Amino acid sequence: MLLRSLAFLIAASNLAVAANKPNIVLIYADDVGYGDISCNGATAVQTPHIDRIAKEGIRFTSAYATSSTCTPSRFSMITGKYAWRQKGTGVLPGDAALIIDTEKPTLGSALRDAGYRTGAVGKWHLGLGSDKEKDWNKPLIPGVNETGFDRTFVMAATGDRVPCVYLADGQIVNLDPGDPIEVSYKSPFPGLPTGTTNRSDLTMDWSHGHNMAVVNGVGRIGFMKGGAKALWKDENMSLDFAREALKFIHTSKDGPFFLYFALHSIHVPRVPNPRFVGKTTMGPRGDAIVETDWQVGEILRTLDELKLTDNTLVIFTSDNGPVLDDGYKDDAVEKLGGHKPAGPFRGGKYSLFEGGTRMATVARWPARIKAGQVSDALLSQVDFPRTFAHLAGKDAPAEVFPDSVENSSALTGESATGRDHIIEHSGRLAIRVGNWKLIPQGKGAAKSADTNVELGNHPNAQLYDLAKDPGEKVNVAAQNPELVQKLAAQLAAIQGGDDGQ
Ligand code: NG6
Ligand code: CA
Repeated sequence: MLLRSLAFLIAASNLAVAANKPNIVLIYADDVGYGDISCNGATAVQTPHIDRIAKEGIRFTSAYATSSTCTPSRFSMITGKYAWRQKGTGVLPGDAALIIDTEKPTLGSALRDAGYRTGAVGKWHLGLGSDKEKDWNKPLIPGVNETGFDRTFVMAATGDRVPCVYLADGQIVNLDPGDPIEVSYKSPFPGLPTGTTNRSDLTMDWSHGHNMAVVNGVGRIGFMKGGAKALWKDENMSLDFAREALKFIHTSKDGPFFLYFALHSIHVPRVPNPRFVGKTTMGPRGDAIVETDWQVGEILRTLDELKLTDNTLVIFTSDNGPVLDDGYKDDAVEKLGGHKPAGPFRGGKYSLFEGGTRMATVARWPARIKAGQVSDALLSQVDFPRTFAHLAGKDAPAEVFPDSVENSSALTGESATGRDHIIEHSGRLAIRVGNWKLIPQGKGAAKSADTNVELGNHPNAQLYDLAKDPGEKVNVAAQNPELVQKLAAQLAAIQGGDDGQ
């Protein structure tokens, strides 16, 4: 009798431990805007799988990426330190060296140290190896695995940057030693076509940049040579990444595991798989949103099949706001219709306005998150390291992850307020406290000439009341000089000695 109740107690406490240690799947989309998903109001495209996460979990209206471009957002999220505190964390070329200090804890290593199997699949864009000049035909170390991930399958940078190959655990996949790869961001390889010399042969023309190497008929940033068998097929990329993500979940199902699933969708070049082409009236950008949602659906289906749904925290969010023409003529502008990629917000990718960093964000964890919630709580992706470590039962010591806040009460919907401020970054910084947003005066261009995005720069300070004016249309700085000063002082204190670049 005693033995039996003891056995019961042990079984029960194991269950409790299991419930305390959720599997975590972070689905990180690329350039998806707040308004690009149907649970945030999109009607020209339907995202039933992303909407399912919201319906069975929580939808956030004030969740932020730290920056309005990819590399700094990812850097902050993985290191728990704002990218602008470290030089060299802007959008990286495809041949950059790793910019993460492998001696320091990361999002991945924090979970690995808490007993998780960790995996990274998809877009990396935080550099690889220790030198810019490197031999791509040898293992690239330090790479993603050295930043705390046990298994990795990634592209080095972006779909529009060479090299156009995948790397599994640091090595190029399907590389034929007889056909080695060379990469240059300086000069073309003699005799090879470029997006300028062979422009009329391209399957998708460029509008700005993207006129160097031609790979799979698409002009890229940077030059490359060789590796024919290793080159990715753009139209299969989402299938390739989904396959690898599912493989990681299947092989980790005894848990706990952490999967960082960094989609390439909907970044340029937008080349959705034929099965998604024509699913919207918006051309490749709209179809790539459907493809994004399909990848989310594959994760949810697999969790269901493996009966892991209940104790898996699934988060869907994005690295920066939306952009239409990001360098290719893919009809994103022409076929937009009434769709609002940034939803109610102003600006987009590259912008200090809310459209740059306020992200479509939903989370589900049936064992802990009550279904059907909508939360205005302030949440930043820089909080993920400390928050995930806490959920994994191994709080990070105070000195690591300097800008990260343990914010699990906001993530689960238990706190309606979350962190007390948000820092937004696009070259320079803005601050949100409560519903007040200050963009300090800034000399830069009001609009990007290439992408036509409103960048948020103005010679005067801008103050917005986001409760009344989420679209940042009415600058109330002149009427509230004390508030402007107070927010500027708070921003300066957070910025400290760092240069905000
Ligand atoms: C820009 C590219 C843009 C995109 C961006 C990075 C040009 C003209 N534009 O420099 O196409 O690749 O970098 O996007 O080259 S991000 O989402 O990875 O930050
Ligand atoms: Ca991006």
